[in-house]
Amino acid sequence: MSDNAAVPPADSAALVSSAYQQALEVIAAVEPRVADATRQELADQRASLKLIASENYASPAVLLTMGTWFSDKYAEGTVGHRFYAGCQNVDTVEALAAEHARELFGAPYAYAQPHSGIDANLVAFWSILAHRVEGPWLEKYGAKNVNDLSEADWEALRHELGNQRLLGMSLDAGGHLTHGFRPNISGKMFHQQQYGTDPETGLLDYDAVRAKAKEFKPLVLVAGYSAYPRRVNFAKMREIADEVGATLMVDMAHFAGLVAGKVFTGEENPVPYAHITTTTTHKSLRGPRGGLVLAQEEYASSVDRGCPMVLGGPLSHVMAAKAVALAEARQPAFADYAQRVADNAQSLADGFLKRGARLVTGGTDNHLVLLDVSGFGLTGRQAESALLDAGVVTNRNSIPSDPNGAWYTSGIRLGTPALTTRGFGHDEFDRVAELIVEVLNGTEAGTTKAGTPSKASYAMADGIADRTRAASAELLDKHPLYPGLELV
Ligand code: DSN
Repeated sequence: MSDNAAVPPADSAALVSSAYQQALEVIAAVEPRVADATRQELADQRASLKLIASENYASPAVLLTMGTWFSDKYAEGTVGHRFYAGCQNVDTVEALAAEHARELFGAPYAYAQPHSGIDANLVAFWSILAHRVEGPWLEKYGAKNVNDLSEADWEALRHELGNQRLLGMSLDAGGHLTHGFRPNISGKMFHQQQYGTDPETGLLDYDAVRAKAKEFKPLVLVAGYSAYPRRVNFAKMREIADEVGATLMVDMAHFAGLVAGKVFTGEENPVPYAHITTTTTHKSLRGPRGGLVLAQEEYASSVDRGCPMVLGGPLSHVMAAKAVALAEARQPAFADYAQRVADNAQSLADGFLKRGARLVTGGTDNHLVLLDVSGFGLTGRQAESALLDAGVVTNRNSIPSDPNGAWYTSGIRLGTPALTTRGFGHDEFDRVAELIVEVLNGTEAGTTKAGTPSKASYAMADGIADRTRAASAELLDKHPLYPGLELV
């Protein structure tokens, strides 16, 4: 295997090219516009600086695994215990995905069925409710399962399930929608409260989390983030959970690759500390789009009921691709990749700081930086759009106590997993920071028709978008995406 899974070894590049060429011809015979859009997507991804912290480039092996007849098979249930006949090959790939996940993360139990990160979190929430609320309730009534309950007891249990508390990190501090954000189902199915970060430093304050947990007494304490540029001490989070009798659930969707690659070890590795750990497989882990749940033994049987509890039929073709991606992540080269992701985030952060830009928390020690663009006189929306015009793909993001809210925002979130897969290193990320600062310095906020300051429109200095695209092309040409993959 190459030291870069997105780069097919020279002897397989011709095979990969021919596989895609023929697949696109088959697709074009039915709906040529889909084939054209697929070709164009590759061209666009090749030609832009992809800095979205949650994106990556999966290997051709992972991508090809998703395009098969496994897609056609229903397989509700679990390995060896399905509600459909003929699942022997699905059993093979699901068992492989789970085995690779257990080995890679050192987890007692792994569940490969969730279709996405939100599904993985729903499985975790309902497993916790099943284990902590439903189980003891059934025992009290001597019932084997909920079908044995009388109507009155069933109603009482439903009330009990709907009356539990969850404490998670707030969205503007870097938490995720599914960590108790009111508009998300997690904020509706639980009584929720959120913890933030220190207003001065932007860092997690464990004493403040502890105080909030002691007062609120959640059933579920959620740790993990999607826009917090720092590491978390999961031993401390577990200590807090234990003090208040909470189940610790860690959502490591963003940094699973850094855990897999042993960049986050000891107290920074959530897997030994969390009762349940969830992740997506497509971010820093560089697999197919999908979710995964890891659990300690005591939660295994409730997680195993993810389908039919909250999931429908598993996406068998994606579970197969998870098995391939997790096999890749178990190679020594992946640890090298993960370390470069973290080192490159440092280079990117340093590149911004030395050019006078402000970063939330003053830097990073994971795979992302959160750039406060208010110093450039812009909203996140304006900065995101101007950068896109210049071929730099980012996403706007709230910063703590953001005066511009979650739509316009004051921040830009930038991550290094994708460009690191292409082979970018220290110098390239320093140059990326330079280009971004030039674009933002060369962009001005616009005005509305009424003459008031606009949060959306902007004007860029002449020529800056073209100059940035040309400078990016020099970097991108040095590190081609899927080199050798040629389509005619
Ligand atoms: N949408 C993902 C992200 O960008 O972080 C999380 O769901």
